[in-house]
Amino acid sequence: MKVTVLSGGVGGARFTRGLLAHLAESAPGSQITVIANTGDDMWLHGVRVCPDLDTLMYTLGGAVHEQQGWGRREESSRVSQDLAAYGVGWDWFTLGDLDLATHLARTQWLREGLSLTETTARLCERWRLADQGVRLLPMSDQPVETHVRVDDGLIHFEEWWVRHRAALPAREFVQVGLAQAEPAPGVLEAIGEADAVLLPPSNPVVSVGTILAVPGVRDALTTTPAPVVGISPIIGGAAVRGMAAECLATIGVAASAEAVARHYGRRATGGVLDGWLVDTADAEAAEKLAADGWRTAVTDTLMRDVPHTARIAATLLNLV
Ligand code: FO1
Repeated sequence: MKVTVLSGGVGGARFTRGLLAHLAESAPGSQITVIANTGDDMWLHGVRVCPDLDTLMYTLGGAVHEQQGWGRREESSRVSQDLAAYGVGWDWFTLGDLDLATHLARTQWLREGLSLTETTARLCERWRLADQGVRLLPMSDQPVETHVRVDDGLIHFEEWWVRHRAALPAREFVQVGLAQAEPAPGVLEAIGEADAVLLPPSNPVVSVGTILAVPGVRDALTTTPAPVVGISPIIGGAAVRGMAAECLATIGVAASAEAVARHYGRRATGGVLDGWLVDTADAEAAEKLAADGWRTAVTDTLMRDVPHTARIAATLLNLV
């Protein structure tokens, strides 16, 4: 089975890990292409940091710091602390010592002229993602950075997200570089040739939304013969982690399972989705959507561990 996932960081990575566990049982030999948001990327201390690509790579490669959901386990931050002593960089954004190796390797290869797609493939060789049938693609090889318009100007998404914990009202999200961005090689084919395209419970605005905004991607989703199905990132009116609710408020979408579905839209009426999986807490949302012709399903969507997430992935694929 060929499955394509459009993913942000922690939530999308945890979902994809469960999907892999499910497919290893139900459809061995499946090929999974994960298209990652690169809007969180930044230059820091002269190295290129790609939070969502790295979170996916570490999670699927078995190296992620499980409680944090990002960064490496058994990590240290000696370099980061010493950089702070020099007063350089963002002291509120910790680059772990092992994580730095990833950024240094990536930066070296980018400087040698490799694309982000090629450097990502090289990094993933070490974590043997191909052994699991996984190909990790950036949404674009051109830089796209999400910046947030707050009252005193534009700041990088990570500053809003990590330094301010989204406490500053976000007036607007601006994807810098988006107009010049093209889908990375393989992205459109991965959407057009899949047996199923999945939207995991990543942030629908700054993660999945950014991927959909790359010129050509939304059209690929509305025209692919593959069914496109998603999981609500909102359970009972609140995001499970992260700040999806704050991000939705910025674009005027209510923080509800129903509102997010309608935001993505049904393919029959010009949107991108054929089906929508909601949590048991939002069963009435499924009923309202079904009344409008949506294909819906209801299950316990809280990804508490890999086996449970595998069951969630199975339920989502049954919507296909
Ligand atoms: N998140 C934090 O809350 N604090 C950090 O200091 C931090 C550092 C960091 C370094 C590298 C990296 O790849 C991710 C990092 N993150 C950190 C997570 C990151 O903010 C989020 O995972 C994504 O940007 C949102 O999906």
